Amino acid sequence: MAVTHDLDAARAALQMINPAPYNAEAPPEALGGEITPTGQHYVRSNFALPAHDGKLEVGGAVEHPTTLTLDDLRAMPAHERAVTLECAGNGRLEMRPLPTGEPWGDYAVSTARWTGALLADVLTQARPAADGVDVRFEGADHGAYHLQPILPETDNDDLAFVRALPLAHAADPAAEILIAYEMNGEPLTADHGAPFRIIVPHWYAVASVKWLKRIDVLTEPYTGEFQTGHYMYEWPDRPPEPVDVMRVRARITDPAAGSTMSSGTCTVRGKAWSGTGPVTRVDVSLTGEGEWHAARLDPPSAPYHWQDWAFDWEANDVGRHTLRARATDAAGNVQPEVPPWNRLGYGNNAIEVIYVDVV
Ligand SMILES: Nc1nc2c(c(=O)[nH]1)N[C@H]1C(S)=C(S)[C@@H](COP(=O)(O)O)O[C@H]1N2
Ligand SMILES: [Mo]
Repeated sequence: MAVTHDLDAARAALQMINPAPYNAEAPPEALGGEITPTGQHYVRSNFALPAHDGKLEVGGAVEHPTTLTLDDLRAMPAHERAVTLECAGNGRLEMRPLPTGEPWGDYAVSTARWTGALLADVLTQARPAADGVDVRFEGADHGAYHLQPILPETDNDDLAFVRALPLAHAADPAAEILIAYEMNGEPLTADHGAPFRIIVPHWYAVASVKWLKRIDVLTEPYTGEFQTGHYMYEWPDRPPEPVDVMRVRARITDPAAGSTMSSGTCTVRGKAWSGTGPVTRVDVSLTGEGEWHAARLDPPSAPYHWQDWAFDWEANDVGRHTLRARATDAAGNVQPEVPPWNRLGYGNNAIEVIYVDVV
């Protein structure tokens, strides 16, 4: 287990929003990069850092229950994927009325290179029962919960972090869900789930269980505080829905919000991503109402990797200017103008508005 002084070094570049459990945003400049350095990747944890005995139990409704170690996982075919992870609570601070929950600004999103075994390979070896429906993932972290639980059966004094995926998705090799043991070419750090974690591409990162301890195949749909209590969209006007794939979103990385610049041509740049991607277009607006202009959009460099876009703006008029960027994805999803309000404040993908002063 890492000592406190190592943790301080690992966390030095982040914007802390809660010391215990430790939650922190990426520094804004990290959004400009292709790959987020590990020390700049946001951290979201619901409990204190756990001890982990190095074992992964695979069981439940399977023919061949097993216990795997890091060496066992490393002996399996390795898969490396760059994956953009975004916290479902990212952007909560812009919702009105302000929901409860961690006060995330807009920097709980990062992209790292993850290496691990395919979850589908591990499940193939375990041979799930024919009537399996869900796969349950349990983290080693547990304890008193710092939020008000939603499910009446939740034991608030000793709760564990547990999530589930449909078996059909978990066992699909094409979904490329990893049991990752490396991040950016190094063993996982304490904050990011050492010794191994799940990485679920395209899903809000709540699905990517850290400090993975158990995998169980279930013959009934899973219910639990982090699945059917929290991490549900509680809409004001329609039935609740589970938080699953990331909603389409573009961000402006350049020029910096609120900055002052000299008049002339300015290349506006940013990132875009979607869980129902790839992103197929980004449009930029230079006024409150009115015209949208198509930006140049790079194709994704890898299937789960945020995309770069750019737009040349003739910033000849001195004064304050508003800039907005709006992404559309391959499924036809477009960002809304207004945050899609839900009681717990998840999935805010509203169009970003910034201003810059041209002098
Ligand atoms: N075991 C465990 N896994 C977890 C969590 C947690 O609290 N415990 N938080 C989840 C949430 S809400 C997010 S956004 C991501 C954050 O991953 P990161 O800290 O590596 O950025 O981890 C997910 N996996
Ligand atoms: Mo999250």
